[in-house]
Amino acid sequence: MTFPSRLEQTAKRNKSNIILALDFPFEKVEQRQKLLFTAQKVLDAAHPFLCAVKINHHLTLPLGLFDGVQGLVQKAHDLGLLAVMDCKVNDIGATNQVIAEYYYSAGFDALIANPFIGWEEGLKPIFDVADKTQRGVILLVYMSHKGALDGYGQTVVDAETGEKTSQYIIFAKKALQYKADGAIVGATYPEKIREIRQILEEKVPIISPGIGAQGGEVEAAVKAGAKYLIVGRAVAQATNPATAAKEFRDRADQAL
Ligand code: BMP
Repeated sequence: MTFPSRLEQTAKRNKSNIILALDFPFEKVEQRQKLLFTAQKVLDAAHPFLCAVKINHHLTLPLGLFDGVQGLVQKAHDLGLLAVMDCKVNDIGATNQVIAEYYYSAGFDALIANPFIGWEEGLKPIFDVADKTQRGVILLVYMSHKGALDGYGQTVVDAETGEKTSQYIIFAKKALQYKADGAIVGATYPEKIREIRQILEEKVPIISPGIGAQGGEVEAAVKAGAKYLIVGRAVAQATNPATAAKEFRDRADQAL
């Protein structure tokens, strides 16, 4: 089964389209094991209101992939959730292939990659590994931060049509062409979600980070066409992660 089908099935079963970013502040290196316990605690509390977790450098750097993070991926699976690696792969193909092999070997169901690297000797080796191992590749299409405008938002000339367009429009079309398993579009830009959704239709699900801490609103993102919402600090670092996760889940549910 493909990653989008598995994610959809999990979201239906768990009645949630919330992906929790397990992000925590910097911890003193000598005390980094604390992060593992904190992540486990948050996961235990919030899992009934999630469809997946997303892990970033916040945990892979201090805990290591196979000695720390792999256990969390296993725990997410045991709790009925999928696990996404947010490594934003951005290198030459030969390197990307090795990166993908390691993350998928650790059990991740999908990883995030940067389409700026292009297809040949860039993204293609990642998609090849993903196909072989039945995992997913999610592409960044328009990021959630202000500076996204400088790269994803720049005006470019479309090599195929010769016409001026926006970089993110090209990336949305590429996501379709490459059969990406998801497209990241910042919840902070609902108008971009709407525009990109018209290109992707139902074929590539939009996954939106930027809810909560970055100011994105659940309702606006969902109404514009986001299928899944990524929430990090507003849940992972909340006094009560379960209550916070439930609140986001309920709001998303109502907006759908
Ligand atoms: P938070 O809800 O705490 O802002 O966390 C959002 C998470 O999603 C972070 O892990 C961040 O690196 C990631 N992210 C993002 O915020 N915007 C993007 O465009 C792409 C991301 O992966």
